[in-house]
Amino acid sequence: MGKNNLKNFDYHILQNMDSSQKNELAEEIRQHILDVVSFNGGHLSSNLGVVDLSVALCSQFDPYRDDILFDVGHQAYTYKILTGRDISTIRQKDGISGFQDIQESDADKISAGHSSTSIAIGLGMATAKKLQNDNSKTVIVIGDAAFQNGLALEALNSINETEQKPVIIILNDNGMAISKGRGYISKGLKEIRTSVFYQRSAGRFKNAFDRRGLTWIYNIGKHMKNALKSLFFRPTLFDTLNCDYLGPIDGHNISKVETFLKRAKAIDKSVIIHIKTTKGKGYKLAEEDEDGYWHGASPFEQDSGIPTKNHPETVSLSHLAGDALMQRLNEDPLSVVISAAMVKGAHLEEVFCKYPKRCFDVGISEEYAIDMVAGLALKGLHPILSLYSTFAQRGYDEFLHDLCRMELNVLIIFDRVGLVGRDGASHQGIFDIAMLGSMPNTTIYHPYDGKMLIKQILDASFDTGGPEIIRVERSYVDICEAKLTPRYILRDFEFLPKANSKKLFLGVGLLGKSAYDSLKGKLNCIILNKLSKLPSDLDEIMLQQDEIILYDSTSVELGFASYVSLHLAKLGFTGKFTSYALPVKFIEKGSKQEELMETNLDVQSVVKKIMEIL
Ligand SMILES: Cc1ncc(C[n+]2csc(CCOP(=O)(O)OP(=O)(O)O)c2C)c(N)n1
Repeated sequence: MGKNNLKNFDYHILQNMDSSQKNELAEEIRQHILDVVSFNGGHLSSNLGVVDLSVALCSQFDPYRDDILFDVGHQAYTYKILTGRDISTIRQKDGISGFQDIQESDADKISAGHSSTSIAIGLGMATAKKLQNDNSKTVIVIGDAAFQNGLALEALNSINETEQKPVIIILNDNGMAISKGRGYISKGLKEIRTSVFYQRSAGRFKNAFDRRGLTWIYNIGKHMKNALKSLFFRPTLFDTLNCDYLGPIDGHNISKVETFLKRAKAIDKSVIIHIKTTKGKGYKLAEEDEDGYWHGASPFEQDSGIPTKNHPETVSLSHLAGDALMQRLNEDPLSVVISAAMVKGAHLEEVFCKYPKRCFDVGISEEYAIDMVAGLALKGLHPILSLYSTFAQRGYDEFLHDLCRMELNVLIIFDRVGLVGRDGASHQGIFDIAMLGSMPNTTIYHPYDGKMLIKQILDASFDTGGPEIIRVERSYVDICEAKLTPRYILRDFEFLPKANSKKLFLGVGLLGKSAYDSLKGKLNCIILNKLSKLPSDLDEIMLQQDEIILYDSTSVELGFASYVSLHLAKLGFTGKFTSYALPVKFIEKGSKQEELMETNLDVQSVVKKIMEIL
């Protein structure tokens, strides 16, 4: 344990610390974050990168009075420590959230998790402050990848345009999204980081001239510099925005960052402070990582970096989906793959590496990705879009208006559907069926095991007259499931009848399959592979029952359960329909099993209840 109490820190102490004490504090915090994340897992490298910035922020602003917003909020661990929170329970059930969260502390002014919301929300706050004569400050910390998203750019376009108090935007530029940054804004930022004109901070010169009473020389020089700059360089994005730009500066130099924060506070106009940081600062393996391995880490051993919980006999469904996509591209020359900044999470590295011309990472741009896929399909290709279910929510209108309305044949892999565990409420993939269920021309598949998943990807027909969606749970399966036998057949559902029974169990997903295995022989049992356009032979079976019991732990009850209930009503089903599905609410973090138990949807409880009914 270091000198500082990092489990119950009082940020007021920062006021009395000199710069070397602050540096020492930052080092202690870095080690503490490493200790906690190596034990619990979590967003390691983003957090190590903003330790110094967070110390500077909490010494220059009042976290309770001012509004300090961290975009995505995954990098707020130091901020949480400095505002008195013990992060050793981070991402655990009932513990500290892995993101900023208004339920957790009055120092968290937003609940985050999805990227690029901070500038828009910050501008809204600043507009309210103008109307309310509130002089508190609004500070937004946003990473270079989140900064490139449409929502962030739309907000930036209005900066100082509406009546608002000034905001301070800190652009935390580490050149990385989860893996290496991409796109022209990323390239432009890199140019700024290395360009001579932006290298020297104007303030340093100004102070030197001021001290000698030669401010007028500085002013002439500054005008010449601007004239020269516009003669030789096209204006940068920052020049065209109606706000001041300061930087780029070393984001690991606490006193320097503080100096710039002070300067920004004094300007009566919105300001962007461009800081350069190293993602993973202080942990060599993370500093050197270009692939995003250390962005979100599972528990690991600090010296070697080796994961402490290794399960070589299992494989994630996302992994299997990545492998199947590789096979699809091998066999189908029309197939192309698109990802929105989740290449690593969706296990697409290998296919991106093998087919660089047929694979596109568009950065954190889900809406663009969906419409790009529309364009690819309109030209006759077989586009395959990989999106996390939770981030696909961004693209509701593009799905409906562009893909469904134009009846475009595209394949969309919805990764991380269902409960996802430690990331909690913002990341649960449980709302997609409710979203897609209302859209004409969609076909939704949900494989109940790894083999089915592979087969669905390989067999996607690109002829259904609309998007085909395959839902992929955040689950692990036996490694043997990675292999298909040549004659493996894809069916919409499996049916195991029980003689003389008039009760039917209907299961969805891996847990549905597990319940199906426990219940078979006790009542009629069906496990589904498809969740829309239910086939007519299934209708016939359902109409013969007195009671139908649905178990879907992967979506809210206004999703598939509502769909089945309505479908049965339309068919004229007169028996009883019971459903075990997730309540329409935000489900907080825990292990996946804890989340299931919290909602009474773990297999054991559901099977027990069904046995009671029987
Ligand atoms: C809408 C949305 N898409 C994708 C993600 C997943 N995600 C979380 S952090 C991150 C990278 C953020 O990079 P950057 O903004 O540069 O911040 P850094 O982690 O490098 O500090 C991504 C893609 C998300 N949280 N929200």
